[in-house]
Amino acid sequence: MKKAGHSIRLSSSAEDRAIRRLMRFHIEVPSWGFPDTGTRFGKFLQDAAAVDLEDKLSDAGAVHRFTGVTPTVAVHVLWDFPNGFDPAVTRLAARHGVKIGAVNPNVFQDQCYKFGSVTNRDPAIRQRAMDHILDSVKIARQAGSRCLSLWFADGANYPGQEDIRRRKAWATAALRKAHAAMPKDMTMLVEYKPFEPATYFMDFFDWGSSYLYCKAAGPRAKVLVDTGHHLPGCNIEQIVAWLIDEKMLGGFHLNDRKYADDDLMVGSMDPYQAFRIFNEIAAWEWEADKDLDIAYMIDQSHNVESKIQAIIQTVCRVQAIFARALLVDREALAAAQAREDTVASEGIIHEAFSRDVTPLLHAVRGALGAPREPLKAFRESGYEQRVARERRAKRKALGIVASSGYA
Ligand code: RM4
Ligand code: MN
Ligand code: MN
Repeated sequence: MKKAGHSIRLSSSAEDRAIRRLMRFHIEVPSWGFPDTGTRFGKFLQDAAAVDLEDKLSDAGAVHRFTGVTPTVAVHVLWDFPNGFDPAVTRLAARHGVKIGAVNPNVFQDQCYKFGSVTNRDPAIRQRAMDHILDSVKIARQAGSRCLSLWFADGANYPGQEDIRRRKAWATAALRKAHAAMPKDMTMLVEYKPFEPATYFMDFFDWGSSYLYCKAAGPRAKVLVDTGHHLPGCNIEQIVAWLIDEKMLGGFHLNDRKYADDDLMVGSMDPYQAFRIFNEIAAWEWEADKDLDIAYMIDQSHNVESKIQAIIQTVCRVQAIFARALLVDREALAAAQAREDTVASEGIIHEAFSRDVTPLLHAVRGALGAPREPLKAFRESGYEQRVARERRAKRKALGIVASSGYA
């Protein structure tokens, strides 16, 4: 009985459209989601955590094998290529069935960046940051990536500490230079964050600041919305709708949060927030009758939970959330809006959010040749147990032991 019901629902054209859309929907995974990460208070090692870049690519490959929708992996230059970029990485990635995605320069961890990178008052330090960003453009080129993803920790901790307007000018100049160095088919994504590590202000602090930097940098610079980088209560979907309308949305760093930039699994805290974002995307695609051309990337780090499982769970959940957003009855919604039927309008949105999209996702995965239940299949595959054994031995050989506290 239940089965028949499902197949009837699947044959409706809205569901068919959603299936086809989800078959074209790719999500990028972060290389930094697989190794051991922690908080500033300590780091707890997991046997199965990736030890080096090859492990990270192997894990990303596993996620792609089990989900069928994560063909690219974002890299962080200093964490993934600490000894410089080796073009052989592209082949290594291919061996694991993935490609290098967004390249993230790192101008926040070296000692010289204590008072800023591209906004440092010292021209030599600004230059050093610039050189690293230009090197990252080269790396992106060599790695076959078409995306340079920028996040800056720059900011100040106290009123009076720094000159806000001068720093804005320095940041703008840096982005202009980086944009000019990019090949014509490369996009620059500019991320923002209201606080952390700086506590008083960040130089790239909200979507408006990123928007203005992008406008000044050039036509291939777009805003990157990290869903965890907003102050509590912020209406993220409105930001998304505005950026889409302005053709300035470059993509997402997807994650969830409870209080700050917690990098939790998407939808673990507030799935309706994620749904409302995807609803804006689905609404635009419905009207435009084409896919929105942006980058969907996960930016999460998993401290106590199994890393690969957390990423697989996230990928599946993002698909489910997008599926529900694609199933919003747009015609009924337009009619309800036209008669100012607020209760009906809200009900239509909410009804889609509570849909069971399991059969639809099974159909998508079946068509993609992926297991219907990626997490279950992964857990049963033995991959995690095998790499735990191998990586335990690797850690031992390299002398890697649990780190101490932060002080
Ligand atoms: C930041 C931001 C960036 C990420 C760094 C590590 O909070 O989300 O995207 O690269 O963390
Ligand atoms: Mn991010
Ligand atoms: Mn973040």
